[in-house]
Amino acid sequence: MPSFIELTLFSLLLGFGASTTLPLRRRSTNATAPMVSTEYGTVFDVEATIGGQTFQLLVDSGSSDLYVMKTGFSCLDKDTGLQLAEEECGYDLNRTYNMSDTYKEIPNQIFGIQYGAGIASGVMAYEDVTVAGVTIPQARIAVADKSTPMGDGVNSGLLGLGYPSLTSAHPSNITDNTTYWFNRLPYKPILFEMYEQGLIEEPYFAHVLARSALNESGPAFGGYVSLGELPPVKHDDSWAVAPVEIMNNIPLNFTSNKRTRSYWATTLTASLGQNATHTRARTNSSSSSASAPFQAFFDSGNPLSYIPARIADPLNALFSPPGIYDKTLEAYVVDCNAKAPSTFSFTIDGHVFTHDPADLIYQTGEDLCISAIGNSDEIRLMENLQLNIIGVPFLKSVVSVFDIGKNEMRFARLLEDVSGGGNGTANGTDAAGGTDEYVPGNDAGRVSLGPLGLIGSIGALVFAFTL
Ligand SMILES: *[C@@H]1O[C@H](CO)[C@@H](O)[C@H](O)[C@H]1NC(C)=O
Ligand SMILES: *[C@@H]1O[C@H](CO)[C@@H](O)[C@H](O)[C@H]1NC(C)=O
Ligand SMILES: *[C@@H]1O[C@H](CO)[C@@H](O)[C@H](O)[C@H]1NC(C)=O
Ligand SMILES: *[C@@H]1O[C@H](CO)[C@@H](O)[C@H](O)[C@H]1NC(C)=O
Ligand SMILES: *[C@@H]1O[C@H](CO)[C@@H](O)[C@H](O)[C@H]1NC(C)=O
Ligand SMILES: *[C@@H]1O[C@H](CO)[C@@H](O)[C@H](O)[C@H]1NC(C)=O
Ligand SMILES: *[C@@H]1O[C@H](CO)[C@@H](O)[C@H](O)[C@H]1NC(C)=O
Ligand SMILES: *[C@@H]1O[C@H](CO)[C@@H](O)[C@H](O)[C@H]1NC(C)=O
Ligand SMILES: *[C@@H]1O[C@H](CO)[C@@H](O)[C@H](O)[C@H]1NC(C)=O
Ligand SMILES: *[C@@H]1O[C@H](CO)[C@@H](O)[C@H](O)[C@H]1NC(C)=O
Ligand SMILES: CC(=O)N[C@H]1CO[C@H](CO)[C@@H](O)[C@@H]1O
Repeated sequence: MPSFIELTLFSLLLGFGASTTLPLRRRSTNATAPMVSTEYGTVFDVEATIGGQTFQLLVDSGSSDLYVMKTGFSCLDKDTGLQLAEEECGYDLNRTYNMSDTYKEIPNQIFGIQYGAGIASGVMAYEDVTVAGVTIPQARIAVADKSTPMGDGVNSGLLGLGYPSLTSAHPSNITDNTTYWFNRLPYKPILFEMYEQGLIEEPYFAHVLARSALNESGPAFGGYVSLGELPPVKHDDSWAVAPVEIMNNIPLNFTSNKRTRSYWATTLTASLGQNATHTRARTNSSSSSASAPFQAFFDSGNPLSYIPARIADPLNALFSPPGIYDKTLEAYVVDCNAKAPSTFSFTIDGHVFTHDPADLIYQTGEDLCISAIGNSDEIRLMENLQLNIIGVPFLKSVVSVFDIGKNEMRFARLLEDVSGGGNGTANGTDAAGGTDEYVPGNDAGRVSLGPLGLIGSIGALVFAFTL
């Protein structure tokens, strides 16, 4: 089995698809890196070098900080705040950050981030960072010395690829860890800095997320993330172009009292397919209601998509046998052998993207499967904020481009499976990762991830289950 490093080199050699225009300061290598998928194909990590040390970081388009866990960090319970064993946090304890010669702490600031799945906090610092072969000297990063369980057994931090308004530096007199969504000192995230410094060719990142078998817990080959170029995978030449919208439903103080772009949001429509109205839908599923547009944001860090009940309910009723909503899990439970509908699509810029049924069932752990499409009406963030999120189940069927120059997203259908088994990379689904010791289903940090981590409660329950 090739090591992860070999895999990276192979894929660098493989890479093609960048545009032919050359910027002033062209890099010498490709800016594409393979990802590792974990947690049954729902979490995607990429290798990064920070201060000369290598880590796996969760690739999260739904947040904007790069954080890495520091050696000796405290793992704290999300609900009680009580100290847990470090292992409980699920991070790779062999790969936690040690201060290097290039580390420089930023004074008078702290790092504090709140995801739905938990909290991480620590300091802000300058460090040399390399992602996908692109090195940015003295980048602004977060070094966390506290976290609630958010690791996947492979990563030891996260790479946020959202807008500056979501960054999580704060004045150092902020001590209340329930206010990390506010009181921000916004800064330019890694990708923005890379573009501004001429380190990447075009002002965007792109990804393809690899599909793995329902029962493949991982680590497995997870696809590619590319900086300023397209990932090496065949795709349709016809791109759907979606403007990045400001989310007016987010409280103004969430984005430092400015109406500005934050998440990768746009407005789209969903369709259940032609026969949708003949189903056992439990709510109003008249096609006119179901097809009304809604605003949602794209989030590689969310294992599920969360869409309005008027679509989620009838859609989950189309599973055979039908999915049943479980209020405790905040998810539709489905039979692991259920037949998922094949006609569920999103329409973006007039392009219809149909979900692969294989992406609609998520095996959360032994003997419990849930629908990958959740119900955003049932979930509230902060006081009364409803958010629609397009997560991993959609992103597996497209090449996605997130453009900070044009403030738009572009999506194209895949014309081939994204597998590491092609030429140059590695065979099949178990080639990446490099952590043979990883025991599937045995990581205490079995939690949902992403900015909101809306299925955090599932993680807890599944863990209890497997005990
Ligand atoms: C890759 O697949 C080929 C053919 O299926 C097999 O012979 C070979 O052993 C595999 N290599 C690895 C590293 O799994
Ligand atoms: C949050 O703050 C409380 C009170 O200071 C503390 O007990 C708890 O451990 C903190 N939790 C985290 C995750 O930092
Ligand atoms: C950490 O590294 C040591 C030494 O290389 C190894 O024995 C151990 O299994 C590793 N642990 C994990 C969790 O990877
Ligand atoms: C940081 O140092 C600890 C020992 O203090 C070691 O276990 C760990 O592997 C080091 N981290 C990295 C990324 O090398
Ligand atoms: C932190 O300091 C700033 C500037 O002095 C002040 O405006 C703010 O109220 C302080 N916040 C807290 C929570 O003490
Ligand atoms: C996964 O499922 C396939 C059939 O769908 C089966 O052949 C394989 O043994 C299963 N693997 C595990 C680890 O359960
Ligand atoms: C943010 O604004 C909301 C109202 O939009 C308010 O309820 C909340 O208390 C504010 N939070 C902070 C920390 O200022
Ligand atoms: C839709 O209904 C038609 C006629 O009832 C049937 O032939 C077709 O298979 C159905 N399509 C789907 C996707 O269920
Ligand atoms: C169902 O949706 C239609 C179209 O939006 C609406 O006219 C009708 O009142 C709704 N019915 C119920 C019971 O909500
Ligand atoms: C890889 O490329 C070589 C030479 O271009 C070709 O012969 C081989 O069939 C390819 N293998 C795969 C798995 O695409
Ligand atoms: C698109 C691109 O830059 N491809 C290059 C990736 O790296 C290899 C090896 O350096 C080059 O041969 C490719 O041209």
